Amino acid sequence: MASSASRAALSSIPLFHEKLLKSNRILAVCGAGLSAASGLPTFRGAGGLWRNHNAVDLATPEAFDADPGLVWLFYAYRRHMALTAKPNPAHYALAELARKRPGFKCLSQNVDNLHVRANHPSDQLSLLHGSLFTLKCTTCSWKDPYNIADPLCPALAPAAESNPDPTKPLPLLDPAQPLAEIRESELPHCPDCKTELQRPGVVWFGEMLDEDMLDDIEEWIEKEPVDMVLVVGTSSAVYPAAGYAERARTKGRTSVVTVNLEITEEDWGRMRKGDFGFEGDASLLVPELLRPVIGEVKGEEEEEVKV
Ligand code: BJW
Ligand code: ZN
Repeated sequence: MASSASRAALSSIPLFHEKLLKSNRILAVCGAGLSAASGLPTFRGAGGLWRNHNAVDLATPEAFDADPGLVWLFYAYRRHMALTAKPNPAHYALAELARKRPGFKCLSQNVDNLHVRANHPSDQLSLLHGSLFTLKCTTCSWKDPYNIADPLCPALAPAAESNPDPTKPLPLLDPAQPLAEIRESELPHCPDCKTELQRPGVVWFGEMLDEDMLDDIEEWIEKEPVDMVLVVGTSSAVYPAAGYAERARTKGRTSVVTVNLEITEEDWGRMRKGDFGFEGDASLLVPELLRPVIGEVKGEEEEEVKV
């Protein structure tokens, strides 16, 4: 565990600002906690259940093979929620940091499109786990890079309904209410090969991330030493994302900065001299931490939903 003196240094905003102002090469690794203040649930811990299913268990090719209707309802609901949500001040702050610091690159595990809607420059953003709004064929190479139809098809309409009685849970989310069974024939099929199902363009467990994107990240890390890594709203439980902070570390130079609602004793214990940890809501902390570089966050710039 870090001693109380070093704990004070680890959480010092003035010391962090001093380091930030000297940092040009900055990497961010973001996760679901970044979008929590936008109303989107995280995967692990409270909020990680969808009906009576663990959200992580639905994010697998095996779950899709076993029950594509159920998995499509889960993703259709998440598409609907993400379309209804708005980027929060942390998304806008990171987008502004990208404009102010050309040496900043943001790696995000989030598939909700909120970075893009906050106008994050696309050449400084890598969407590690794809997007809810990309559709692809389960088998052939057909892909629709951006589709925001909501509902995507009539069978998925229950996922796009507003709650008829806000005093009760949405019927779709209430495990006590049975789901109408969805036949494969009612789900969207590939317009090219015709026979196979469409699936969300996200990366499930056991699937490879886009290789060009991984090469690009590797090249970025290798190019020059990294001054700072911001690890925002992620449990750092999933690889390769969880490995990038240590991968980018040059001992004695790189500050790894954890921003999370909950920082465990183990997390504090792993921090080294020059690292930082800030416990709280990312939507409040990220704009405050980046203020010396980005100024006040202007959050109302979103004009249209786009990739
Ligand atoms: C707040 C907050 C607030 C809350 N403010 N904070 C090396 C070792 C061991 C295993 C592997 C390895 N390399 C690869 C693997 C296998 C596997 C893996 O990592 N397994 C682990 C379980 C160990 N990885 C893969 O399979 C990846 N593929 C791959 O590597 O291919 C090659 C290969 C395969 C097999 C073996 C070896 C190599 C693919 C990973 C794909 C992950 N997919 C998902 C679903 C995406 C689609 C979807 O969205 O549905 O990605 S799973 C899910 O977890 C999702 C997330 O992006 C990801 C990470 O979750 P995240 O974002 O961190 O969310 P949470 O909920 O976990 O945490 C939220 C955090 O926020 C918490 O800490 C809160 O405290 C905090 N928080 N509110 C700030 N307001
Ligand atoms: Zn196809």
